[in-house]
Amino acid sequence: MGDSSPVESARAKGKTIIKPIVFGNESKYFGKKRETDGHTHSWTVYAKPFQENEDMSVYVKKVQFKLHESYTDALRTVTKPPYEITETGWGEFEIIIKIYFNDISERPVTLYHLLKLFSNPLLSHQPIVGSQGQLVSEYYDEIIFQDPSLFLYKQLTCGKTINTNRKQETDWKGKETKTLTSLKTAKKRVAEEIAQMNERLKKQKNAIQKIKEEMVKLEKQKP
Ligand code: SLL
Repeated sequence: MGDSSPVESARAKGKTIIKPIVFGNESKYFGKKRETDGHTHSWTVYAKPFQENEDMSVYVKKVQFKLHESYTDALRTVTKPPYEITETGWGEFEIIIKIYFNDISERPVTLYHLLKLFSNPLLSHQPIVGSQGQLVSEYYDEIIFQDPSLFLYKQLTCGKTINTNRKQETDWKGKETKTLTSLKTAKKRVAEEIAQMNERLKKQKNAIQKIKEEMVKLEKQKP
């Protein structure tokens, strides 16, 4: 920022702060189509800290949710936690979530979330059934701050907490274990494939060597 004072623009050099977050949506089927407007579900889209009781408002200025144009005032702004929007509707669409920080020199972070109302066995990312029977489709992500300003650094590390009654629906630990296992399996398979290729390469090289030797022999036998 050209016009900020040297004190404000001083940076916490060499510091990297990672803030794990969870974003996504929950939805609940009414049980039938609502006569008045054809809506079938209520839903909530959110961005929240992975550490449920972390007070993100210390460093987050606002979170904007850009809904489908069919909603009045499609651009919704939330300036304090919980950063979420609850609505009703009938269709799925992409929601753009933009997180703005108190330090204006920090660029906002943009997340894209496909609002899920229906489960579909063909999906690669399966929504789960939450503790209240609701559909939950959420993702883990990390906001990374590199060399933040001293101002932001203080906010990021202050450790302020808030009371929250929301609990984590996704079994992240289980997900991590599963992912690690499949990574290990994939790594093993790749190592095996490389070993097989090396073996084939060695055989081919030997064959080439033999042909070369044969050729030399034939050359020598020429009158
Ligand atoms: C679809 N491409 O066809 C999507 C559009 C629009 C969702 C989904 C209700 C809006 C309203 C609503 O659910 N819009 O009546 O306020 O599936």
